[in-house]
Amino acid sequence: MSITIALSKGRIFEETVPLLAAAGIVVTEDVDKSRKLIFDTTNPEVRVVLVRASDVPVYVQYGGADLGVSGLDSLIEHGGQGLYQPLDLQIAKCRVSVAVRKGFDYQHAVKQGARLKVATKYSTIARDFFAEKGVHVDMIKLYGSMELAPLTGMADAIVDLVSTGNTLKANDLVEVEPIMDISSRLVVNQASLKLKQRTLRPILDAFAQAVAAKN
Ligand code: PRT
Ligand code: MG
Repeated sequence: MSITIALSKGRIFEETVPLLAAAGIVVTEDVDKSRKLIFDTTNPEVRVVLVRASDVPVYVQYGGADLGVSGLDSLIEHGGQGLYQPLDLQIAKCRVSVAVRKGFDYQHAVKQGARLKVATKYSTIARDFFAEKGVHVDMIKLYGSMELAPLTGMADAIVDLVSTGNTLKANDLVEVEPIMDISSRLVVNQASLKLKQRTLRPILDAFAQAVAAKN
């Protein structure tokens, strides 16, 4: 019974490699040196597909992959339909925060009940956060380089992922309010979990043990 694992290139792939190894799964090719999207592993029953980070939940939901690793940010924006989420892998950690241009008095604007123009790729997270606070926002949907929005005057604030804070600093932006902590989760197709128990269970167990041993 063959299993397909959806991962995204970059930090998620790199931080998932040790977990896969704990389950006896090693990708047999250097993914950074290849243009291929499907990779064999040392387990003949397991292959890895590389997709955009925000597409991982989609592939797993529709059965393009049986399991995947997805940031909580992507998972919330996707909605989580059709996905079983058994495990917080505690990898690719960061936070979602509100940031503004240096000199913009965010707290004052919020207190005054001002209408905020917020640019973000994370519209669900941002919408829920500001609704909860009772702040009126005009949302501007972007797909990347959010830092530019306040610098060009297009938005008052952005909602973006922050890790070291270096990206904000380099663009004269300041983090004014954290929204939530982010880590990556294992996501499993609900039908696969039932139909492919025999192959999936040992992989899920090995992941759980490796995460417990590391944390
Ligand atoms: O680009 P694409 O649309 O395919 O997706 P993506 O940009 O979300 O993919 P990727 O591989 O960059 O990130 C995958 C996942 O890693 C995210 O969904 C998060 O769950 C997690 N993660 C952890 C991060 C970061 N840390 C992170 N720092 N994702 C992105 N960043 C970016 C952030 O957007 C900002 O541009 O790094 C910059 C901030 O980093 P610092 O260290 O300068 O603060
Ligand atoms: Mg990226």
